[in-house]
Amino acid sequence: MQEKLFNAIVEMREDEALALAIESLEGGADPLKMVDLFRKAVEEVGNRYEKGEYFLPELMMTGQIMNQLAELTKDKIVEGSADSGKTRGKVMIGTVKGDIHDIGKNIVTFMLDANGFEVKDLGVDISPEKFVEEAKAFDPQVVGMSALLTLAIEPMKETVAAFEKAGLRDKVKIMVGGAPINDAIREHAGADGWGKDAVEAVALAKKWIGGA
Ligand code: B1M
Repeated sequence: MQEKLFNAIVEMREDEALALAIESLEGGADPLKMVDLFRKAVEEVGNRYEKGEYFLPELMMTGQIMNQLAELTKDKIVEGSADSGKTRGKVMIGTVKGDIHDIGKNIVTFMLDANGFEVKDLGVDISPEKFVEEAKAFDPQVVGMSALLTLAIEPMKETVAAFEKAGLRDKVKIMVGGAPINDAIREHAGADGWGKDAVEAVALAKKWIGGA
């Protein structure tokens, strides 16, 4: 079943992928393991793109399929989580300016949600000004920025600078993440922490805001 689902995603058979995911979840498959399988399938699509076997339309299609699969899985994770419905604290998240990748950000968002955080997802291509404006209204304890493009690293740094300029830097912890991010980039951007994956992102938010 897992292999069939993996192949259906990688080969863009949308209806089959959704049907198999529903069947797996209803059959009791661990939704966290399913998320891992989705991530691996997207990685395989990325490999095929790098080898010139797939092009942009395939990447776009994968994005569409992934977001539907994430939505299905999210409900199961939230349902099964002892922490859902708790309010541990507020996290605001977005993909930074110039970058429209959102599959990973959406996974991080729903994992935070499932772990009892109130999450405001700003979406993609979010300017530093928009991050600051939204933070003033939402008053989060943690601000998360996601980026997949190396070109989006400078906008991360600019966003941290915008929080400083607005006098809000001491009020929020800033977390960054996405495939090109590592500790050197976190430091360059001036963020407080970085997450390799959604599990690390949740652990960091718990450490900062509190709660086991
Ligand atoms: Co694009 N793309 N893409 N793409 N794309 C990459 C990233 C790329 C590596 C492909 C390649 O060339 N090999 C490359 C970037 C190269 C670079 O900058 N170094 C690239 C490029 C170049 C582009 C375009 C420029 C292509 C073009 O137009 N010529 C263009 C850019 C558009 C833009 O953003 N302005 C583009 C467009 C797209 C699509 C829109 C078609 C599509 C995105 C669909 C969508 O997101 N809705 C797409 C896709 C699908 C990819 C790949 C194949 C997959 C990315 C992905 O979703 N991974 C990617 C190649 C690859 O990764 N092999 C590629 C799965 C996801 C679960 O992982 O996002 O890393 P990830 O998230 C993880 C962790 O990183 C972490 O947790 C997540 C879950 O474990 N994490 C956080 C993420 N955010 C976090 C935040 C946190 C903490 C952890 O705290 C806040």
